[in-house]
Amino acid sequence: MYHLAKGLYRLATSKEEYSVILLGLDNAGKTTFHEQAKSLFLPERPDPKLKTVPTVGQNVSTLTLPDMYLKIWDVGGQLSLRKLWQSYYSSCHAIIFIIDSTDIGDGLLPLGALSASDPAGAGGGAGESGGGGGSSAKEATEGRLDECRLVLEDVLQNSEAEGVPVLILANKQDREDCVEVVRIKEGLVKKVFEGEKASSVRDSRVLPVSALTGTGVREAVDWVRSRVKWNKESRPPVMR
Ligand SMILES: Nc1nc2c(ncn2[C@@H]2O[C@H](COP(=O)(O)OP(=O)(O)OP(=O)(O)O)[C@@H](O)[C@H]2O)c(=O)[nH]1
Ligand SMILES: [Mg+2]
Repeated sequence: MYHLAKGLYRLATSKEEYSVILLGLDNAGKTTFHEQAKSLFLPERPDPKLKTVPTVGQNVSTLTLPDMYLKIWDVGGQLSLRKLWQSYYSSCHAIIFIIDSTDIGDGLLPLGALSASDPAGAGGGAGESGGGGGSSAKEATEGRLDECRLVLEDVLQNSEAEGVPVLILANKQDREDCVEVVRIKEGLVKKVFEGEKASSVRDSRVLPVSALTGTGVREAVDWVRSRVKWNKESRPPVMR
């Protein structure tokens, strides 16, 4: 009887738990984003710790959303730590890849040269067909555009991450020297997604954020929340 009651109680109180991993180059803003997400979604609403230090190892927290627990894994982005990322792929339900919009140089296409298909620059899947392209995008000489592209390609090509929804955040949009989200989307993200294996179908999106001010953080979490549910047959949640 006790076990039956305990089982029923568990059933009534348990929730689905999904995991999301924060990836991106060192200094992109992963830990800052994590801190803002905690301050928005943890019941005690802690003040975000906005003075961060480079992450060595991992920071983990579990957000309690109305319909799920969302476990956030914030890992280090330094070169020597990136090889550890792959150990998270098989158990994650979504990936948030954070780009420092002030550190990808000036090699992306100017705004006027981009397709008019998505003037806001933030809508639609990252893998939609469309404009961008052109040899000038290859001429990035400053910033970490090439490094960022290679690292993102590497994440997408990993078979253990196949089909996992990917949210790309163009971070640091509060800074005057940031590259606009539309240029990042057309000149970097779309190209990487177009190069993805044709067999790999996944949900993706590019959103502008400022992890420091918190702008766009709630929208980012909401996107992840909806996509992990849509993808739950492929990647079932854990019940907690
Ligand atoms: N202006 C501005 N600065 C930001 C933003 N997000 C992060 N930063 C700053 O960027 C620096 C690095 O931020 P972190 O969150 O520690 O970066 P990280 O991606 O966790 O770095 P690693 O742990 O080394 O991989 C810090 O000085 C942050 O204050 C943002 O949206 N705007
Ligand atoms: Mg960090």
